[in-house]
Amino acid sequence: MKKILILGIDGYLGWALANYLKERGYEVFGMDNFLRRKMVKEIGSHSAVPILSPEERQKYIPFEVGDMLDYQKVEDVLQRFRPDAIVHFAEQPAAPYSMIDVQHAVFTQKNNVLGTLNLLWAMKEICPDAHLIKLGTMGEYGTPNIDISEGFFEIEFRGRKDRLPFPKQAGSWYHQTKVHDSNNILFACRIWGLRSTDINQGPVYGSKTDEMKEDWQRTRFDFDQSFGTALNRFCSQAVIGFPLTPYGRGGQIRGYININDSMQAIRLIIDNPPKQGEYRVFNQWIEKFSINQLAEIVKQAAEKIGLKVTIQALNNPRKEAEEHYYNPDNQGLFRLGLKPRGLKEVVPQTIKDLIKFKDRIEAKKDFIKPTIKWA
Ligand code: USQ
Repeated sequence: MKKILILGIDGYLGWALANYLKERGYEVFGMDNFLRRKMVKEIGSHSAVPILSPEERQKYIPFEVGDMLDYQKVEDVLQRFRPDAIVHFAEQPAAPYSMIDVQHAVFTQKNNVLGTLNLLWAMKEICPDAHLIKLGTMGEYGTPNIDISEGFFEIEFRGRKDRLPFPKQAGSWYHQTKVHDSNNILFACRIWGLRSTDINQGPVYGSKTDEMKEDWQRTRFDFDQSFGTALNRFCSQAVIGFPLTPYGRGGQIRGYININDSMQAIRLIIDNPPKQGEYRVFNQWIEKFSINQLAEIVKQAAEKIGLKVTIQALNNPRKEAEEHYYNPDNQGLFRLGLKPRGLKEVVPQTIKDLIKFKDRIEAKKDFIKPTIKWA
């Protein structure tokens, strides 16, 4: 069975993937420096779902404590584990956190861009045949007024044609790091013949996967202004009677994917690697919704189970298009066989699950309101 190294194994997606792959017989090993736990604590919040300590988690799935900025450590882990595939989640994932001030912006860029650069060099030295599966973001493209392809597009300019990377117009210092990573990975594939799949994933939602039958398997679930993504925040807000918080006019459209489908997609990517030297991009999202539509869906689902929900649009703390065209491709994963489930099916399950953790959400409700501004 394939050996999979998960960098960032302690996070929302990392722990979910470790369990998903372990259940299916893959050999899983990981590394983490617990950055996510530290950052959420730094901004004052906590995970709605209680999770085990790192030491307790290590008893179930083995992983090392290590920082991507420590090149020797990265090389050492690759040397000892010799992975077939490396799933790289070990980055600072929050746009608002990267916009707090110069220190947070610089930290985010250093951590993400240099961590990935270390990994590329270590792969070249130790395991150039391994498949790098790198978590990028749909936010790399921004919201252009034309369709968005999967990574590359054919373009004709002044009578000549080429296949070029799709233009990137990211919307935060965090999203910019993913653009820089993509450029660096593409370059490493070109000069060293590494192989990589860059996943441009939309916001992920959902509190658990089908594999999480035991408490130890549960992954974290954030709802604060930095680390909570829009739909997970709305579900948490509905549970404690906090008015749902669409920003600005609420016409911001994104492509969403639930955590089960995100896991399924990554497994398909692992099982269908690109050829040596290939840099491949998938746009990993299932359904498009505007923020106002999401708020309505959560309101209706919550009201069906007896919760009282209001929606209160807030001044947008971000600089972003609040009404725009949005038509990105996502056929790649469907061609590999992805069978998704719908947002309207998962939202009621998520709200019901979160009711169990109502007190924990209530306890940190002061950290829901957005105070971090883009400008
Ligand atoms: N938004 C609201 N109300 C909220 C929170 C967010 O209206 O309470 C709006 C934002 O203004 C934005 C949209 O919802 O227009 C998405 O925001 P988000 O916080 O759900 O997601 P984002 O900051 O874009 O980042 C998240 C993940 C990131 C991932 C990205 C995918 O944190 O790691 O890369 O989703 S994407 O959005 O496609 O770039």
